[in-house]
Amino acid sequence: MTEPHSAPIGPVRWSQLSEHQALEELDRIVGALPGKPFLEVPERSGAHAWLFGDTHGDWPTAQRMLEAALRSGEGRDRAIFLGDYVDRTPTELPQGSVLNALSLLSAAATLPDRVVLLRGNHETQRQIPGILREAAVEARCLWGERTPMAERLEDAFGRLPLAAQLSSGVYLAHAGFPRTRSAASLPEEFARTDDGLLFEVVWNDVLGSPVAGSRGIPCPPFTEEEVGAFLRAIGAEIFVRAHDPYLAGQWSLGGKVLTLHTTRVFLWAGLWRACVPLSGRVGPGEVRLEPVEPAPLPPPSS
Ligand SMILES: [Mn+2]
Repeated sequence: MTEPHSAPIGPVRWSQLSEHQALEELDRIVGALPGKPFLEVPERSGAHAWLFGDTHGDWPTAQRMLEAALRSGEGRDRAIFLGDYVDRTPTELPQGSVLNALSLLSAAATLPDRVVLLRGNHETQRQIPGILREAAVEARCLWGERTPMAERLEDAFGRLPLAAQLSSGVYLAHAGFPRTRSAASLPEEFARTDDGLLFEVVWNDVLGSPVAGSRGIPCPPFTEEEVGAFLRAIGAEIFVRAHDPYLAGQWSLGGKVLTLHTTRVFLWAGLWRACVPLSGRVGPGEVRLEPVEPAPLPPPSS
């Protein structure tokens, strides 16, 4: 197996690679990704996790937030992205969603101790196809009509965790949680990933959201009682998610659920990040919720 490079490859560099070079780099990345459907994040005394919602091709903002997180906490903080890297590309950033995904994947593979990417519904399209497949069009635009890059990206997404739990009491996933539990522990539960679990974890909505019930998915939105029972069962206090621009930057279901979005695509919803401790016990009072400015656009390429 080829070892990953020591430093992440950024979006602009990705756009300059030949198809052969880009596929070779992606191979290195896939080999270095954890390949676990559920990730347990251990305590790290005095350090924090920076949490980001959907980035959807807004790579200037994603890269700026990532760099800030990597600089903070004396190099010990973690950056955790909650899914939806591809599709819904901002019009100002052609091929932005493929470049966003590749550069974040490169960071996760190179700095596994610092950078975590969870899967969103846009990263599970092989199992549950959605409407948008913009990343496939972008990949062909970058590397030719016959490039296998879109399929290879989906292979890479398949190596990312669907959910994570911080030992400080925070459950993290793109959208929801498994309501019907058949295993004693979450790692065992997620090891049997099927379509039902995927709908619950990367597609579901919070009861009361304006989009709840409108996505045509086969599970009802989750309630305050359900999320409370789930968090108690796993020994967590809060659930931080993404997926829903209408709830961006808002606490819901009695302060148990925080929803983030971090892309200029939904500028009207605001861009939000949160910061939580990786040690001690996290309640809503320990979560720092901050607005983020969209990063400046790169100069147009000639
Ligand atoms: Mn989503």
